[in-house]
Order: sequence, then structure tokens, then C-alpha cells
Amino acid sequence: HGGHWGYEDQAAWSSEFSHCSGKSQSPIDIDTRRALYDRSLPPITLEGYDLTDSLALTLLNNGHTLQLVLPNTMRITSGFDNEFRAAQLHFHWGTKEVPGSEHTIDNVHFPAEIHMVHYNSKYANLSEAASKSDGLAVLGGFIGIGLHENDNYEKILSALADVSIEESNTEIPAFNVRHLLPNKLERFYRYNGSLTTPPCFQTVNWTMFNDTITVSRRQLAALEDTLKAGQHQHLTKNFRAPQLLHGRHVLASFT
Ligand code: 1SD
Ligand code: ZN
Repeated sequence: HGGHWGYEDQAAWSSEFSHCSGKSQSPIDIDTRRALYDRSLPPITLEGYDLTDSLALTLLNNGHTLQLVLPNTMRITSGFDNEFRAAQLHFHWGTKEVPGSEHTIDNVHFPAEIHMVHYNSKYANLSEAASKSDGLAVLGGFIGIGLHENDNYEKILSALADVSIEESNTEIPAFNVRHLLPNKLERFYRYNGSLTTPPCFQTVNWTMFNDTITVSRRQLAALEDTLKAGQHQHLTKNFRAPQLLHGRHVLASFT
């Protein structure tokens, strides 16, 4: 733990974490009419995401989010100037009343958001890369409500009760993590931003996929209701408000 912070006092993060008041912060609102189509954005290639259940993955509640630790054999081999390796994925969500995605599309929140955090292969690990200008690439997906259970999300959500207490963890069988992302990876937004949590390092090359992932209402409710932060509080509304662009441009891979 590097200092105490919470989502209730996000306006005060910068008093302890100076980067949080920088000019390239995340999340942002994606104004679809202002996004610039860039035909040269290369398609994203994922290798080693098809994990099998011979491997176990650690799932944990760190008091700020639900996180799945990923093996660094999962790599993004094209789409960026460098190769990136996976470190972890985690979620941001709200309540039944308040949709909790971090990014917004034309000022509208989605119910939840998934982040797959990757670090530049030229660095040894996530913590070394996190402060480097070319250190991180996060792949983000909007999560909405659909009619059907999402069997892939259920591989994580079925273990929620085992990590309801802050700082608890469990092991789950690995699975094809690619299936947590939308089917179509070709349609995405791209911009330069930051970690959305302290210390807010401005080192993230952000990708937000256009297509929404859907889970059932019951599955979303499980995410919203099961985890605790501290002894009595629910872990909920763990999203940061959209930050100013300060002249940044959002690129789109599609028209
Ligand atoms: O919120 C996460 C934080 O938990 C940590 O994983 C960090 C990477 O070290 O990334 C941020 S975020 O920007 O991916 N939300
Ligand atoms: Zn995140």
C-alpha cells in the first residue's frame, strides 16, 4: 500500500499524488464526433491469451477492485510500437442506480468497465514500467447488460464470494481470457492518458474497444454486491470521474 486514497475523495488525490493533477489524465469522455479516424492504426494481435485450466490464476480483492493476476506469457504482439506483456485485469463498476464505467461515450456511462493492464516488454515488470513514458498499454472494454449469462465472465464471477473480504485471494482455473474482450477488436479508440488510480502516472497508451461486452443483470449485480472494502463498506462505485483532455486528441480505428 502506497498511501491511503479512496473514491469519495478523488478531488483530493493530487495533494498526495502530484501526477493526478497532470494534463494527460484518465479516464476521459470519448466524444465520438470529435474522434479522429486514423487509417494507419495497426490491428491488435494477442498471443498466449488462450490459457487452459491446467494453470491456476490468482483472483484478489485489493480493496479498490477485483483483480485477476495474468501470466506475462500473454502478449500484445502487434498494434503498438513495442511488444507488451499482460500483468493483470480488473474491473470498475457502480451500483444498480449508478453506472460505473470510467470512460464515457458521449457523456454516457456504461454499467462497468474491464481493464487489461500490460507493460512494455522492454521493462522487467509492471512496477518498473509504470513510471516510464512508454511503459503501459491498457486494453479497456465497456460492460453492459445483456439477456444471457456470459459464461466467460462467470469463470471469474463464480469465485466472487471467496474474495468478498478486503485483501483476500483465491485461485481459479485459467481459461481463454481473450473471450473477456469484445469479439471485434478492430474497432477501438486510442489516446494517451494515465493510470486512473493514484499515483496517476501519465504512462498509459489507452485502447477502448467500441463494441460492448454483455453480462447478465444477475452477473452485474453479483459484482456490485459481493465485495467489501474494509469491515463494513461495500466495494462499489470504484470509478474515477472523466478528466479534461487539455488538447489531447482521441483517435478512432474506424469510421
Ligand atoms: O486501477 C488500476 C490500478 O489498480 C493498477 O492496476 C494500475 C496499474 O498499476 O492500473 C490502474 S488502471 O489505470 O488500469 N485503472
Ligand atoms: Zn482500471
